[in-house]
Amino acid sequence: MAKLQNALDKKIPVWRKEIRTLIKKHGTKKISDVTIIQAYGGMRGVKGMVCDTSEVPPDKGLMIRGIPAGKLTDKAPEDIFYLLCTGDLPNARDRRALTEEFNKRAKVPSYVWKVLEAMPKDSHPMCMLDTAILCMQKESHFVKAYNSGVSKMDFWKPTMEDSLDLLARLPGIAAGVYRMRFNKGKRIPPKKGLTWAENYAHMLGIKDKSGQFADCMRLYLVLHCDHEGGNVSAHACHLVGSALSDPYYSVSAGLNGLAGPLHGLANQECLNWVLQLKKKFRGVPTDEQLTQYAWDTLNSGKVIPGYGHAVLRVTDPRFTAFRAFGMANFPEDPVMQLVDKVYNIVPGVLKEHGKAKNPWPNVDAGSGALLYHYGMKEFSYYTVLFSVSRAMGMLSQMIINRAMGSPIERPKSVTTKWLKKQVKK
Ligand code: CMX
Repeated sequence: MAKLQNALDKKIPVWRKEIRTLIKKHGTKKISDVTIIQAYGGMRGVKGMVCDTSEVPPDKGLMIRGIPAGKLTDKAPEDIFYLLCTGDLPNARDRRALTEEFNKRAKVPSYVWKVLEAMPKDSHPMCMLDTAILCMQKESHFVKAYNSGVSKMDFWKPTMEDSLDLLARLPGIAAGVYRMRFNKGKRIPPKKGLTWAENYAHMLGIKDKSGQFADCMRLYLVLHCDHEGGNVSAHACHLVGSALSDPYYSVSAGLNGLAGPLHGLANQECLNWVLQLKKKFRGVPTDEQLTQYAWDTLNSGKVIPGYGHAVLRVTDPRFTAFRAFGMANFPEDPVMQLVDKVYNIVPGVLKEHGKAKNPWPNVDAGSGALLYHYGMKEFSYYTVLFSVSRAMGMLSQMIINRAMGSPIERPKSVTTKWLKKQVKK
């Protein structure tokens, strides 16, 4: 992929020099202390890894290469992947080249469909997606290059080839999973001349005369792309990739993490919560009814899905962008109205409850309502959409990590006995 590779060819030596100098001059300076609470508490807030594709300041939310997510809502996923990889938005020619590259590589190997067809009919769509990715591992350019002795300095090049292949095929696989799993009829082949997001929307086969659903998909794929390096999916992908496992193994591992209800599966859980609420009160409930419903969830020991975050301490700008899209296009939709009402009530309840450090909505609180509006009602599928987008972040991080020669990840664990001795000292 000449254009993206050329851009990276120019950037990588500069980044390598920058990092070498930083380590040489300041390598022994401290950036974090670790407390016992953090060691037992999921390493929350421990600064121990580097990710340059994006960052999440707690008071601002996602910034991709320094640009706030809210300022990227008119972009295409191709812009975002190029930005994640290189640090720059592409010009129109480079964006088109990336679309063409995705279209050229979009054919899904036929054995993938055979594997998926052999799976139990009630398999979770995320399990089907991850299985499809894993079974393509034999296609890896990275493995071939590694086995033929490619220099460590060039590891990023076959990693980039794998990334483009995988990204190109993901919409077709994900759309195929949707049609197969939910009995929607034959698979729809990709159409020439469409962008990555447009093709995904087209292959899903959702009726879309106005083109609004395709635009919703574009926004969906832009906003879920990356969320710095420490979240479960990015970190799992990075950890597995740090052993020089190829992108198929690594992305599949990352997405297995995204499939958990505390992470990407929360969008399915959240819409479910909202729909149960609608069912219980036969429509939009009163403030008092909604408050009681939220308390009932908390009192039964469950979390309110779509709310809270490990890093964020404000309303997620991605939620704001989805809410704005819904309010601009279908403000009268009862599910959208419910999402809005939940947003007005739940933060107050969570504040009063006093446990969650962040009472505000995250990305998963509103995204499902958009899909539901356009007729995609199978909410167990929603995390697959999230995955197609998040693969861009995981793969761009991987290309860069390979280019920077990131070593195998191996933090030190300690025993409770050791900690007890430590506190006695
Ligand atoms: N509802 C009820 N309780 C919540 C809560 C919520 N939405 N968010 C946090 N809490 C609770 C935690 O469960 C924890 O309780 P315990 O002390 O009993 O274990 C306490 O508040 C403190 O948690 P925290 O430090 O505020 O949050 P964490 O960093 O531990 O967890 C997250 C972050 C996202 C897992 C949590 O907020 C949560 O479970 N939210 C609901 C699920 C969700 O929306 N996940 C999607 C996140 C975005 C994504 O990755 O896609």
